[in-house]
Amino acid sequence: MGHLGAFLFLLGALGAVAEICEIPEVDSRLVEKLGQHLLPWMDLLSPEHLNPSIYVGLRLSSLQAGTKEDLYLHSLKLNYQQCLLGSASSDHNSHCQAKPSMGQLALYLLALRANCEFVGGHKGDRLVSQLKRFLEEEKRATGHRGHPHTSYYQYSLAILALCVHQKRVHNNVVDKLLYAVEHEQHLHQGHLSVDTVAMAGLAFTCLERSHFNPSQRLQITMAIRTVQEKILRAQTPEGHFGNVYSTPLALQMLMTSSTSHLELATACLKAKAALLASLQNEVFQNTLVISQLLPVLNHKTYVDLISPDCLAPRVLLGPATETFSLTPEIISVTLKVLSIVPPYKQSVFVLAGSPLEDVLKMAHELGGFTYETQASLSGPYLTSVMGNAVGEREFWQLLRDPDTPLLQGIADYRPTDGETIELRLVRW
Ligand code: B12
Repeated sequence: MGHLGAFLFLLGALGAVAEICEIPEVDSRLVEKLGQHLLPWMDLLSPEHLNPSIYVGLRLSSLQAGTKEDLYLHSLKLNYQQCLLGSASSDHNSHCQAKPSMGQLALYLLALRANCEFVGGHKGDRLVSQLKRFLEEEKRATGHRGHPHTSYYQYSLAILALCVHQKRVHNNVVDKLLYAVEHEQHLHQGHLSVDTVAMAGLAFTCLERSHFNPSQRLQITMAIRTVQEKILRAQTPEGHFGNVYSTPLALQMLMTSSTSHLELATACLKAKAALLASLQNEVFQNTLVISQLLPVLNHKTYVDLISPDCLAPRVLLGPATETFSLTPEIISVTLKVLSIVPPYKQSVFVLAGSPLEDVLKMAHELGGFTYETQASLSGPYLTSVMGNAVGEREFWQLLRDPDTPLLQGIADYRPTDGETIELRLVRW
């Protein structure tokens, strides 16, 4: 190659670098503020509050929580080992309310990897076997029922977690996910869940980078491309992929792409602008979503857990300075449930800035309204309204009148004066 050839090659290479999905530096004060949201949750060490996603998010971020982090990992280990490995009759798991799900076990394994540990030893092997067994059961369920008991999101998480621990899964387990991605309706009953597609994409990317399932290499590469296209097509005019809360995982997925193309780079820049605006408006309140966003702001993704950098310098988080207080103003919110006979409708008064959960509590105190929740990694999940518990593949959807599904759960969404909230039993 002559001098000119070499020069053009270099220019091309530089161009390529600029055409991948990059998230330029974000103001460190904004990032720190996000991290501070996680700190109070790290003091909650009871089984229903422990959240391996928080640990993963922090370790892949530019921030650290000092000794709190070590204590948190220790508590995760105690809890997950006892709840998953303790025999049913022993005292060990008497504090376990429910056995961790496939997805929770997968997140726990990601947490171990985020601390540069590989699962090993007798206990570790049993956890790996358990996760593989979960996947096998789910694979069978998709054969019979067309969908897993849990979700393709958790199915993907499980493949990803095994992959970063260098554990292989059978081709036919991967096949089910490949099929679901190519036939989108199987992923999330009809509509596209960007989070789910993104998680599937991260799992495939790990398999590709680790040279696992070599006989499926071509399909895996094609599925990665399909995922990318689906995410890009889901970009909103403001720049989010899907919605603001699926953008972190979508970006994680797009950031793993090493092939350069202009459409990708432009979409990422637009998403970055949207993300910045959301950060400034303090739109990110939920711990789980924050834990998925922090790696992005540090140019990291879950795929980096293949070989994490545990020595990278991270800034120690200081305590948050409390800035807001509830305005002592009373607002009226109407709660309605039409999925039951007779339908329910009631206006309640709460303090301005109160979460929807307070509206439910108030309606309950007034009488005539009952509900139940279950702790989850995203917060309290509404499982039953007026004695109607959700059946298989049903959920109580939260909507703002007339027909806008909320993008937040009952603990995070704060209704405004005069708003009507509907709780609707729907299939998913
Ligand atoms: C699958 C899924 C669902 C399924 C869950 C059923 C199932 N069996 O899997 C369905 C479709 C029912 C669902 C419902 C809702 N979801 Co959803 N869901 C997800 C998704 C894609 C994966 C969750 C998961 O499996 N996590 C992994 C496992 C290991 O964690 P887990 O805590 O054990 O999982 C349970 C909880 O996540 C719970 N769950 C699911 N969604 C939500 C939302 C909230 C707010 C809570 C508290 C719990 C919860 O169901 C999971 C299975 O049991 C996430 C995406 C993401 N980025 O996390 C969105 C996500 C968590 N959901 C979201 C929302 C907004 C909702 C709804 C509030 C929508 C609505 N308007 O009604 C409802 C929940 C209402 C209620 N009853 O409280 C948002 C939350 C954003 C935020 N700011 O917190 C996310 C991030 C999607 C998004 N990008 O908008 N969801």
